[in-house]
Amino acid sequence: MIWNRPMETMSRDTLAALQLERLQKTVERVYHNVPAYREKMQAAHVTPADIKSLEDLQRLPFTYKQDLRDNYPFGLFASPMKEIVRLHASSGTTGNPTVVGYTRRDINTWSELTARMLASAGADADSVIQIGYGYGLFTGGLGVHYGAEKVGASVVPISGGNTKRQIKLMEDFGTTLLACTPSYALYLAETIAEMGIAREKLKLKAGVFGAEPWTEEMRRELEYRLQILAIDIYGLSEVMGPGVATECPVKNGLHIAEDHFIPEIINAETGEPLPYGEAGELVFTTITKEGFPVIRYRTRDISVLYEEPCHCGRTHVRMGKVSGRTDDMVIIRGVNVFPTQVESVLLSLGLTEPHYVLVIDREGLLDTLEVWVEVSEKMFSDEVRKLEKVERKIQRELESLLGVTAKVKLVEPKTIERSEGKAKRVIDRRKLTK
Ligand code: DLL
Repeated sequence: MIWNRPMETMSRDTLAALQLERLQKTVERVYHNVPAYREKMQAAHVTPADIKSLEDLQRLPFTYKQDLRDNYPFGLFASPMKEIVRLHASSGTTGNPTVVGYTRRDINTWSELTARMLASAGADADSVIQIGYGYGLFTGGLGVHYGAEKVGASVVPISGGNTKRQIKLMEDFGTTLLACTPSYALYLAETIAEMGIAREKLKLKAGVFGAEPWTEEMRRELEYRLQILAIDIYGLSEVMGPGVATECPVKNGLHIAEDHFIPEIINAETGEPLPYGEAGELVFTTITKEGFPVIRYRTRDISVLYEEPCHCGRTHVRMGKVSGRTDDMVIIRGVNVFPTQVESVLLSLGLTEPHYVLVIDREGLLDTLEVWVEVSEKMFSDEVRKLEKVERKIQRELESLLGVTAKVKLVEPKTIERSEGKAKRVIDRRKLTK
């Protein structure tokens, strides 16, 4: 269902006019209210009056995660603290966490966007929505929560973890829509099977999965195991949280809420804008946010933009599934590898279980990649010769598709840590030995 038809199906011309008006207001706002933005714009010799068309956006300087750290905690806020009604923050494993703030109107906008996302997955007032994203400083739980209430669904704010209890409530409450990370959905599916719960006992129809990269092959796996429609949802705290972009049931890219955000794809090294259809780094400018607007925010996420109209009727441009973050990319002997590429190979071969991890190490001056992947109990107790054959087959496939030499290690069931939130797909041992 299309939640906000006038906005989501607006003609491209009307949308462009709306975007320009909103962009101009946002640039004015940051220039006057945020010294750090003003200084950057002055250094680039651009003022709000220079933004006369949407193309002029490219005259504005980029904003980086480092800018958030440098202005910790509230230096980039464009509203006085008395108007900020909510704070969220990222964990920040190194240095200061990144903090974002929302005004009441921002919270309303955000709820509207997560409502669009849930409606796109088929949610309505009859739905029972179980939210397995973490509640707290992470934007996943509360972000989806407000949208779920807005569509009028009955919300089960269970947060992440407590897997058996999740499944008991899913059965007892008749959950129809599950919201969590795809890796947690897989863990839930596995546990449902282990608990011997028949699929007919569950009313599950759809899942909205995101907050981490996942492949088409993983979608098929989840749709098959849970017998649901699996929808990809994308967002990041700096821009808003979940709801920045969402798939429609056509499942051919995620519609970006262009009445609130302007996307660009750039060459991550040169910063040059790339045309539609080319892969590069996603950059977002918010055009309605009050508390924490961002101008040309470098997401470090790799994707592609598509402008062709979609069968669903929505006119907003689509982004391809995120293949990974530039910071998740591992470089093995000069070849760039994303965990999603490995996932895609493993799952399409279908010889193993869908639980895997990449282990990076260094031998002398060379980086090495090992792919650990679980096999079933039955297979693990098979002859060594058979296991070696499977290892070699996967190894060959990885080598021919990705161009890297990886050592494949088949491991016992349950050896790889299950995820209740964002999965950790890479273990980098080089950092431990340095
Ligand atoms: O993960 C917001 C979110 C919550 C999105 C729930 C979807 C569902 P952050 O913790 O700030 O916010 O992390 C943002 O997660 O830059 C991407 O690298 C990654 N990410 C988010 N959604 C997707 C997705 C939330 N659908 C970072 N596919 C982003 C791939 C995703 N990566």
